[in-house]
Amino acid sequence: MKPDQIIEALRLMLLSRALDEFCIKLQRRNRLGVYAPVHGQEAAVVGSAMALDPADDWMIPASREQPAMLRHGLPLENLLATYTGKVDHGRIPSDVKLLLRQQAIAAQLPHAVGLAWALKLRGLAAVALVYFGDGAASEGDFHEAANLAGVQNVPLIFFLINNRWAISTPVSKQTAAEDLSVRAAGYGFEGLRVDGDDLFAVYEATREAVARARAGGGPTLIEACTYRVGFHNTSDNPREYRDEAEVAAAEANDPIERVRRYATAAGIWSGEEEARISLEISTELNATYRKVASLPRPGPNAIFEHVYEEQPTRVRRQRDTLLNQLPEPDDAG
Ligand SMILES: Cc1ncc(C[n+]2csc(CCOP(=O)(O)OP(=O)(O)O)c2C)c(N)n1
Ligand SMILES: [Mg+2]
Repeated sequence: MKPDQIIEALRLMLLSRALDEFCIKLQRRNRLGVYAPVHGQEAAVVGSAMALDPADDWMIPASREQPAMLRHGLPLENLLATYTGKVDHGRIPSDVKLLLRQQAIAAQLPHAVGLAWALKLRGLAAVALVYFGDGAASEGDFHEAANLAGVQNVPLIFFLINNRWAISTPVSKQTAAEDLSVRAAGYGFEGLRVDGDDLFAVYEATREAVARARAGGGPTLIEACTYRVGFHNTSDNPREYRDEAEVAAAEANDPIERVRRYATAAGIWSGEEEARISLEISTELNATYRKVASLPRPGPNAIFEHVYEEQPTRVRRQRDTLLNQLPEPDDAG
């Protein structure tokens, strides 16, 4: 990575950590529905995103890759609007090559293969990268997607974030295999494992996979080994099921601190620079949230929109019944 890229990555990682804290506070104040933090996984998420060219390449997220989505061009305002229920303002702009976050585990993987296959059929020199977790790797969707991606030799990077947990299921109960990246061999393409807390290693591994896919070399499975330091999401309490010592060990290997130390030793980062950037980030978060909070809430009709181009009678009836039963909306923000 060049110095300006290291600074960009470090800023994104700091923004990600601050965004986690900001959104968790909003959720605790009942201003945000549910939030899945990236804490601990920032190097895996940011390092991989930075290997893509947002002008050409497609990103297919799972559900906690917030800094990657921002790096790929999703405005912070749209991201915060989605999380705070202002769905009319949370859309992905049409020129941003990003799919929606996926809540149904692994369901994004077959879509990603189709998308990458379309890029190939159109003769574009573009690639797609899809995020998924160690839990998702057990789903049939993963195996079917990997098989088709191999057969069709599509330009797709399967970016597996092994954060050791799938809510309360540890990876040891998820699979008897030591290494998830070896699965790629069964589908006829390359797989590799990378230290997911090493920004530079993640970036280089993804860059190589992207270059190979762009040159017609087909898919790659990258397993980024990291740790989910935070809770699964704001409705989860990991103290119920995991040992705090494990969390402390991961915290001692903080991916942000690793880059901070490197950049400081390289003379391109300092405490003053970090204080300046952190202030810039909190100002940006506060100003953006103020703007989003002032936007109108969607009406109850919104849950019926964007699924069918023409609503079937059954759905129209459900909508009418619901709208007749609802009290007048308040405007509690
Ligand atoms: C098909 C499906 N099954 C179960 C769930 C409930 N669920 C939500 S997240 C999750 C665990 C996902 O773990 P992993 O793939 O490792 O991703 P991580 O949350 O660790 O990023 C599960 C089981 C779901 N959303 N969809
Ligand atoms: Mg996981």
